Amino acid sequence: MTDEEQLEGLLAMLRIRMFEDRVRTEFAKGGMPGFVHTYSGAEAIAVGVIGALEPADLITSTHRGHGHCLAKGAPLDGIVAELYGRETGLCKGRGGSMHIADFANGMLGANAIVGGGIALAVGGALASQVLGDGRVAVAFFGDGASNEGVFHESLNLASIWSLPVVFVCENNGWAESTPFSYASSVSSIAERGVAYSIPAVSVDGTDLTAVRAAASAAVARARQGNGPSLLECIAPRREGHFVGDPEEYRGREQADQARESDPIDRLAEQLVARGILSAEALNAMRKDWSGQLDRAYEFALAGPWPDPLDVERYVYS
Ligand SMILES: Cc1ncc(C[n+]2csc(CCOP(=O)(O)OP(=O)(O)O)c2C)c(N)n1
Repeated sequence: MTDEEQLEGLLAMLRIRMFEDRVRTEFAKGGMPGFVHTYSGAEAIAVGVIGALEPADLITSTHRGHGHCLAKGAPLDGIVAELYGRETGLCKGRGGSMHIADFANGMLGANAIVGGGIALAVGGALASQVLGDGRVAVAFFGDGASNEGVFHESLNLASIWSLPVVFVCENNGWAESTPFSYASSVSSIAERGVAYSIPAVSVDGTDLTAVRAAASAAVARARQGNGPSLLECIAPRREGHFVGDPEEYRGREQADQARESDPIDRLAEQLVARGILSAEALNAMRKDWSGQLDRAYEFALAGPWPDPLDVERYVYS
């Protein structure tokens, strides 16, 4: 990555972190319905992988999808309004946090069904292959999802049809309250690639440049017609599973450890040490984004609720 790309990457990660910090505060006030799961700590994965894509490429996301949405270029106002269930939201208030989608930007949807996005990305890749439009699809999913049948079926089908898809496992060490070490038959998700003749690598998911390098290779391979890849990105879960999770199942020491390898501090420190970024510029970035967040919340809360009489609109069967 060039210096400029690293600066842009830092800014993109900072935006996600500040977005999620604000969500946590606003959710606690009670106006945001449902459950929310934050992406804090995994920013380098969404930013590194999506940075390797073209705007027309496709992604599918998870229940932890705000970071993917922001990195793929979804408009901030529409995201926040969607979290509040308003007609002005990206999905006209029908999706909320866990089903937010933005087809205009190739974001095919967050998904409350764990593993639900993996096969959708395979479908997106198949469409691209049939249409010959050169698009690549990326499926983001967790380590827990990789123990589900749909993960294995998807990798097999993508392999035999040589589909342009990249499977990105965000391994944060936990599936809700179940440790990865207990629930998985392998010590690394990347080991599973060999069962489907899919090249696989495991990288530090808190290192933006490492994620970007691995993603660029996988995306190039897909775009050249050489088929799927599996990319495991390891990034410890900084927060609870959902906002408000008391985390009784993991000790304070473990939670503190997870916060040690911060992808944003790490890159910011490097860029400051190399004289590419100043503390003042970093503060200015924070201030600017904070103002944009204020305006997005004002827009969202002023938005109308969907009309109950419209409940059957946008339902296809
Ligand atoms: C099919 C299905 N099974 C179970 C759940 C309940 N559930 C929601 S999130 C989650 C854990 C998922 O873990 P992982 O895939 O590792 O993602 P992470 O939350 O760690 O990002 C579970 C079990 C669900 N939503 N869908």
